[in-house]
Amino acid sequence: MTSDSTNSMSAATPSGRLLITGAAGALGRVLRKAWAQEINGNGRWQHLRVSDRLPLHDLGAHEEQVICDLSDREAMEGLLQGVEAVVHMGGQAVETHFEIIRDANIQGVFNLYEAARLAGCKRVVMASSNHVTGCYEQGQFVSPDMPAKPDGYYGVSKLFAEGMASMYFERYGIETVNLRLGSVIPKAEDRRGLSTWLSYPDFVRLTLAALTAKDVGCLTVYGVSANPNKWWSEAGWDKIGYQALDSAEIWRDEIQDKVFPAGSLMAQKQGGSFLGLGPFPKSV
Ligand code: 15L
Repeated sequence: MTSDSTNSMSAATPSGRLLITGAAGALGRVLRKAWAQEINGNGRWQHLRVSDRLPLHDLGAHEEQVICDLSDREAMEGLLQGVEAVVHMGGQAVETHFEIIRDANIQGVFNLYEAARLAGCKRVVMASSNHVTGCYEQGQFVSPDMPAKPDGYYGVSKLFAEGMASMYFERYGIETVNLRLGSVIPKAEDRRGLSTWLSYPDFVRLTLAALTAKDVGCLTVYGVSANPNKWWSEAGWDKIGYQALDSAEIWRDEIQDKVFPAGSLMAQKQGGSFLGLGPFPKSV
């Protein structure tokens, strides 16, 4: 059984405007649903701004929508106006052609931080990824202070995001928690998932903790559930008060034999299927 409890957003202090980018995507929708009751009234934030490239068809009465392409610098400056904190779930979420990654995740993250600086935004929760270290061997225990080993352009773009987070904290005081997310899906699907799975409720708890913890500076943590076979350190969880409650182990019998071809990089490296993607021809 997975737990279904999420921390209350009233746990922390200032009121203001929270922005969720990538609000139409799977993870944006999970957060919006979990936090729907917590905006306005007695909740932590008075306003919830939600953005994506395309219009949202399930907009709640408490949500203000801004349609915005991450690669459009001017539009991003408008998007961040009046925003106190951002949960950045937007951008390209899987490995693909460099040009697509460049526009969404490199230019997009530059635009985000520059707009955040101009707007006086105080906190970013960044959807980074385990693919920053996806070229470590499966089974090796990895912590955030170990050297990056990205497994593709996507992983490199998340490493760029973490670098931007560090620079914008050191120079401009914008705090960021980089969440190196594992596999955030309803149910673990294969043997890799026994190590990498992050349940939706744990994801909501983790994101809320990253958003509301005090004095985080610039911090990088792995986002994973309490899987006994996890490959990633819990370092930093205590700083934000995150506790993982769910575990993929309940599906072990069903999924442990679902593996990538023996001897392939997908079977050897932590990034799994991403190691089977590319090289890519030149994109338009
Ligand atoms: C990620 O960073 C991706 O956004 C997601 O699609 C999954 O592939 C996940 O990592 C994973 O490693 O399972």
